[in-house]
Amino acid sequence: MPLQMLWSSSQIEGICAPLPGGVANTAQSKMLGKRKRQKGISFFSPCRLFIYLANLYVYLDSPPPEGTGPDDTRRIPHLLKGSHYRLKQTIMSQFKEVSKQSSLHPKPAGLVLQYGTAGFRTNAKKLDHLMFRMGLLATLRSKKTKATIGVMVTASHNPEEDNGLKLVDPMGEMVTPTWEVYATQLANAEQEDLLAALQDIIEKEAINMSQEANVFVGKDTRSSSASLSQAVLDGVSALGGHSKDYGLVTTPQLHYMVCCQNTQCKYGEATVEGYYKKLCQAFIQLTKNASNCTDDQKHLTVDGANGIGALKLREMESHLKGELHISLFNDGSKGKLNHQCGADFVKVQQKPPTGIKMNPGERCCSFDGDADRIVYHYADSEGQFHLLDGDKIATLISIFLKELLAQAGLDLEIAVVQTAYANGSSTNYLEDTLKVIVRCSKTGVKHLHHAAQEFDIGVYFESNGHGTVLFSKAAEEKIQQLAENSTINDERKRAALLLQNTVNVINQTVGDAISDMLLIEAILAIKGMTIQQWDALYSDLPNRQLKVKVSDRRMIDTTDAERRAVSPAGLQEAINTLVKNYREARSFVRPSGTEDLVRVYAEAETQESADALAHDVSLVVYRLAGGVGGEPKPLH
Ligand code: 16G
Ligand code: MG
Repeated sequence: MPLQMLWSSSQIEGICAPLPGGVANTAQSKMLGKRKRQKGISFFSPCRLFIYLANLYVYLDSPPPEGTGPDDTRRIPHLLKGSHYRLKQTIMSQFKEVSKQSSLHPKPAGLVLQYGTAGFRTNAKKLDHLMFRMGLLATLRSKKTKATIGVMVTASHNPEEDNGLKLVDPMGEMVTPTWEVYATQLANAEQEDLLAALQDIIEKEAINMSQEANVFVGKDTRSSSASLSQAVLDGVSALGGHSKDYGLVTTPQLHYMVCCQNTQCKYGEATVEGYYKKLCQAFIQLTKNASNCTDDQKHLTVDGANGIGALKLREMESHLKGELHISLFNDGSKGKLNHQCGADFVKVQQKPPTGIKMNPGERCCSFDGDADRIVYHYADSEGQFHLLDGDKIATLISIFLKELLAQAGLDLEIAVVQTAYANGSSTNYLEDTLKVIVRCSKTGVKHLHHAAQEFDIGVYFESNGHGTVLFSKAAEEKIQQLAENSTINDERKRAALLLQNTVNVINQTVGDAISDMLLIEAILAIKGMTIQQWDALYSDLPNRQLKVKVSDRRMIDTTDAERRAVSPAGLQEAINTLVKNYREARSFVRPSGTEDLVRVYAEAETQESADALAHDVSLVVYRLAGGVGGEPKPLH
């Protein structure tokens, strides 16, 4: 410790805090004795101070007291070498609490978990220790960023028995990658190494442990979520952090609260009520421009996946003031969460959810289990099912925004960010017909979000229905100024106001089923467009997704936003050769970020070709990347 740092009186005060037993206690009691006799700091001659520090360092550098087991808090000071003494005292008392509390949330020995594409996810029974530890980590992250951090307890579209956790950074975005690594390290530290793992993060990030910490916690409707979110709260309080428990909220609502809090409510009021008010007011303003909208057109059937989205939609309904009539199915009153319903089921199975009554041609949408994904669908008069996925949603929103920008006379660059899974027809439509910039990013919301931030207006959607629109600060300001300008003509004014309300209806922190739904409903109403007309913008190329089990999926490495494999050797060349056998074909493989397997995607002119190509590519993966189990079988 640099000596000059020790000369301020406050730091010398700090040195006098009580020490645990042993060598340093002697030094301390001597000092305290002197202090009683004569107040002030004059007694701390450099010489005495030096002796004190020498004793202190001897104590801290000595091995942990004999006979102390891994959980013995007398070991704690030995983890804290290098920190300032007063800080050590603060950390020590916090660490004692952590040590005590963590024994109530023990880690099953040998269990290994990974912070994946969207946080942790596994069977809920394995997660108690993880939740406690993520409460600790969120507290550290809050101290580091000097801002409120969010923790959402959910396993999204996974089955009811699973649970999981997502960490939310100050602006409502996904936690930064370095901290994903810390999350994994802390999750996997064996019980006796927990304090050392914490200390490691504190040192690496130079965290000021006396900084205040605030953590917002939310949970979905799973039966395991109540006790697991309590474990998160325990973790926060063990490290002396403050927490606010939002209870049952959708994932995007929690992201929203965090952003509101850290922008001093500039983004909105950090309450569920505030969220409904902001979104619904913007929706009502938007739909004022759809005066010819009939009651039939105002009707929407929603599949709530038996999850939190259904609950929250019910809560929000009165704020819509009759401008949208929702028939809610799979509201959790009888069905099982995500079971044969919800956005993931509909997208993967390409069929309607069960538990829902749909008339031909009627507009319907499905949320996923934590309401951060949405897809639309309908059955035509022949009973044929039609899916309008994230690509179609991005297209509709881009058309709307592009038209408004032109009407408003605003020169703002608009781009659409997709992933390799985006249907080739959507990319062609966006680039060739709509003439907007299209970017391809790696799978996972954090990657798309990041890419979309580079534009004035970034529309990002994964095909699976996860996405939103980001407006740069400059773009928002330009829109705002124009909306307030009293000298412009009516057309420009109308367009500027529509853009302004679009900014307000969209949850820019993360993809949000409720907010996306309101924007889509408003666009369809304003444009007087039916779901069939929207669907007819372009026809999806037939496609197929398959999974291949391999011994180690890390053998597959990709580049070019996951569109090309660079290892194992020969894999990409083999894929290229196979693709040439089919018309309008494309295929890629990537290791899953959420399951222990490799995903194969193929699209082609016909469904038979897409199926055959996907199978051919699966075989190549199986052979070149160490497939396990039997060889993949053809689909037909
Ligand atoms: C996660 C991602 C989702 C992505 C999916 C890919 C978030 C919030 N969710 O669910 O965006 O599409 O993982 O899964 O980022 P995969 O890597 O198993 O294909
Ligand atoms: Mg989800």
